[in-house]
Amino acid sequence: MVDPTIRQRVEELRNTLNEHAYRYYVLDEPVISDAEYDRLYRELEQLEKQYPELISPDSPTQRVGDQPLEGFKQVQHEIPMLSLGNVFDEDELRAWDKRVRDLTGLDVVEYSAEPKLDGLAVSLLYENGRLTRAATRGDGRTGEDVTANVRTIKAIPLRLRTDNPPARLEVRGEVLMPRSGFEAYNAWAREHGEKTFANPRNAAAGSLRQLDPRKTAGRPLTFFAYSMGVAEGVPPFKKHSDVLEWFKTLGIPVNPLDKVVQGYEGMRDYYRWMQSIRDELDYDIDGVVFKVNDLALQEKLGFATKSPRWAIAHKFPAEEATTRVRSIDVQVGRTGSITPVARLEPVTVGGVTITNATLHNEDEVRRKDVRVGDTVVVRRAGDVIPEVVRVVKEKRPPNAQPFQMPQRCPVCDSVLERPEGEAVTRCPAGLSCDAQFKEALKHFVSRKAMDIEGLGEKLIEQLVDAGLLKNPADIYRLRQEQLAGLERMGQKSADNVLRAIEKSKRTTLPRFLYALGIREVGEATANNLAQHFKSLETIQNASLEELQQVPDVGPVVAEHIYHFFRNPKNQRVIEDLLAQGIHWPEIPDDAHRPQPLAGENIVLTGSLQSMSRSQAKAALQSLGAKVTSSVSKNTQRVIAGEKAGSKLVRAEELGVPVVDENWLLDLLDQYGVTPEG
Ligand code: 9MJ
Repeated sequence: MVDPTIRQRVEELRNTLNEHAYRYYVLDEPVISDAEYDRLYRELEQLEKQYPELISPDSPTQRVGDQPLEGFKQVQHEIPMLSLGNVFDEDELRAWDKRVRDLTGLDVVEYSAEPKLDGLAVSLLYENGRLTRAATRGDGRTGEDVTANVRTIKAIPLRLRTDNPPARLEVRGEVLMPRSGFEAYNAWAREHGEKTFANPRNAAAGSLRQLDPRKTAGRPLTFFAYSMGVAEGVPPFKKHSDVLEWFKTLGIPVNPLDKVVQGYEGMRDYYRWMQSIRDELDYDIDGVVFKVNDLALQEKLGFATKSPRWAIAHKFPAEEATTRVRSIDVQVGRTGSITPVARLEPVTVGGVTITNATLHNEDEVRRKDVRVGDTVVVRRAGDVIPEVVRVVKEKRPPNAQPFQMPQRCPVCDSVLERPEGEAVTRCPAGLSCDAQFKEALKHFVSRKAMDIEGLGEKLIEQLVDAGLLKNPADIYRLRQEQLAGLERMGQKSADNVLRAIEKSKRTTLPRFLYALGIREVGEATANNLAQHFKSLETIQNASLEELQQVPDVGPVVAEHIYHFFRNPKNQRVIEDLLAQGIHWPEIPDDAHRPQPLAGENIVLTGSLQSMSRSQAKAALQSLGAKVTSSVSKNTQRVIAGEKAGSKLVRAEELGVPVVDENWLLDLLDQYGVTPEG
């Protein structure tokens, strides 16, 4: 007989661990550290090892079994898991709402609005509060028994958080792999020679269909519930949104972005909002789902052949499409990198027409074996450059020739180089290659560099082609009549450009450093260099060792910086630029600056009116704050500008204080900080 105090301690540890899992996965408000959780977990593990008779299958320690499965048993769904009908634009959505209104006789229908999670649909059966079976959706009628794998997903409770569980409750939802987990998993898999996954959805599906649950346990899967199937001994609910709230109290995670909206306008706004924050989420969504919120109305509307009449998925425009490769060209980048680009027959992807897609580098073209004439799948997601995903080999025309990397630069005819061990082919000509020179100038004038408004790409190309710009300092020698003589350039625009050029002479050291276009020196590194060395001269004279003292500067970046400043041509250009009157205020020694924000983690979201985000970041850092990109329990404050999205929602959910731009301006005023950078 086990001592009752031990029995009690074991039960107490299980309850505590479950309560912390609930706080973490459902409320997203953990109150203990991971280390503290691990300590409690190990104590439970130790007691269970000592008293094996106390082990129960729903103990938090019992998620992973030790036997691989032979195969997956089939599961018949008692209530079929139907798929959803789709609409693809706002007109179709309006028509769908009209039909619902006609069928129900209502003027305005209330809907539950939910992100459409792009994972794998599963059914979880809880009997008397215990998770007894988990199954995939399969064809909707028959799925596969994946209980052993699903038990390893920590977001899914093994027992419901209630003393009075329903006799039988089937929770339906989506198993997902977060994007961050997907990247990390693929990185690990590449390193260990294991199979990588093409996208988080495949990764989630592959992980659930893994015969060894110990392997599934190592995959970063998570879960959100979105509907109820079998329900016996369940309280009577009037609204779908009430069911979701109830799920949360039971310890079942529900997506935090789910909302109740009114009518077509409510749905339309929700769709637009989701589309705007989609890229910020840590998981893939492929649209939104709307459900009639009133459960009695759902019943009344019933089902069509394949899907419920009370729900609809409004899909985002497809991010992949198929088209044909007309030719493969190479492009010369700012630092001489040669990028093969597929010229395509125009095709709409992600809502826009594309005619080019990157092929990244020589190895990528070879790996994907993309040839002129091929039919290819192209992808355009968010703001990223469209890329060729793969070739539809069945459609390859006979005689299609493999791609050959050219031997010479298409712009300056220099012999191309590809250093041993590197993936990138380069034109070694530097700024004497017109392509690189033009790119360097575009970078020089860009917003985060010298910020010369009106001196755009087309104009730079014209000026270089006309022989008016031979080095960046020539920008400061341009005359009104030279500009006004160019195509599509009147007197007035010429004056505007000249005024912007003049204005850009007053800049900051970080901007100037960034504008120089030193390899691997982005905005952040330029800032760090300036803060560390305080003057251009000290940076120019810094040794390799000294350069490596700067945050984020390793041996490779240090080499690039060191050599850049020792190149006589670069030295002349810098001298010339300074002679043209480019100047910046001295960098104050901030050793004595008060640090009122020391120890604060601050997140910026939305757009600020009075300064750029990078300026705000630098100003906050100068007052001691750490500026981070995502809102968590460790965030002390969120500064929300206009059109703030999911980060604001998250801050509100976590109860993190939210302040506006005026708060920041007042603070900077108080401490005499002027936004720079
Ligand atoms: C997804 N995939 O996110 C449903 N779904 O409801 C949401 N799927 C669904 N709901 C009933 N949020 C059938 C499918």
